[in-house]
Amino acid sequence: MRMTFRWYGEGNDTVTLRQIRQIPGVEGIVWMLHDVPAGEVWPMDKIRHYKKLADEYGFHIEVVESVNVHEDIKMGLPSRDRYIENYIQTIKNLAEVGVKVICYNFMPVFDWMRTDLFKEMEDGATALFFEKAKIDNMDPQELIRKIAEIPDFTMPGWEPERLKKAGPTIEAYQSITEEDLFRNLEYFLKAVVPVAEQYDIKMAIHPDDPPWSVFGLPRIITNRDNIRRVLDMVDSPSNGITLCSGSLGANPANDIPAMIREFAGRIPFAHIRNVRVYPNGDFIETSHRSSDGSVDIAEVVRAYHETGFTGYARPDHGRHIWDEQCRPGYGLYDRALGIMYLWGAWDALERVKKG
Ligand code: DNO
Ligand code: MN
Repeated sequence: MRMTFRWYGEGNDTVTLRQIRQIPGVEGIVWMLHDVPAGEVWPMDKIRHYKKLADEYGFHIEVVESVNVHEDIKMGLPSRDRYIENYIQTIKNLAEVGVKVICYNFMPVFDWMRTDLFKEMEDGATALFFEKAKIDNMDPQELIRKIAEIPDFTMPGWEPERLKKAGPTIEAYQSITEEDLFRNLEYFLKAVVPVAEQYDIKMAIHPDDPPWSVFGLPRIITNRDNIRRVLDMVDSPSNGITLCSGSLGANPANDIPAMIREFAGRIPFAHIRNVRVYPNGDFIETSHRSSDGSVDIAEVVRAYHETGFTGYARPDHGRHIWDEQCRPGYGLYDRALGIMYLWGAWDALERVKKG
């Protein structure tokens, strides 16, 4: 297990590389160019700049999260070929600085979704929270109308301006089915995976978060069967997954350790975090400890250990503790605690194996 830590970049993250260096066992940062819009080629000078920053602290930049996929690719529009060409050029550019894994997702319009970014917990910490009924009960047309008519209408994690632009896209997706989305993903994979193979890069699709449809938008990276289907579309080690225990874990029907065992060899990147799922389907992001949430993280680590996992891992998100002011989910303290929990479990398993 090769531990990494997501870093949002200079002036864009409350956590510094100097601080990250003091977390035991972190060897690389997980990064992206936040100012390049989806669909554009990542320019070499900006990529090199990141490499230089990381080099100064001895970190590698082998994992990128995310190179975002343009909506036209997900929608299967004729213009997709141009964006796929750009994606391929970005893969080639990233290979030049030694990138090995590209995490991406195929969620229409929204990436992760929550209803509260700072929900207070019993111990006074705050964390990302999802109230299921609030989202389920909102009709897509009502959402589209609200976005269009209410000037400062927003959702947690969304600036009103960005949301305004998303309105018509949400509308356009209403006629796109899950089957369409599978087909469009297959088209994309058939184009990019051969290039990734050639450049020694593994594509790693991130599950949908939450792993079910929201606002009438199709979502497909949600469970074991669908992931199997995606892996079989292009049977190559360069067509892999980012196994996110927190995203998939929001649906208690998903058996995460079983998925790790089944998909071993096709998981270049592990996101390891916990969520507590309530009987009504709401969920909150908890500490990594097994007993704090619904995902048995110790068992997750055991599954990775047992299957000889040599890929990259990150603690994904954390709670906001000790009064830290940070990006939602991306503070220093709780993610560092999470890493130590993961190492503790891992080292104990290593010890047992050695006898
Ligand atoms: C949630 C996060 C995601 C992830 C993107 C990758 O679990 O890991 O927001 O960064 O979906 O494209
Ligand atoms: Mn994740």
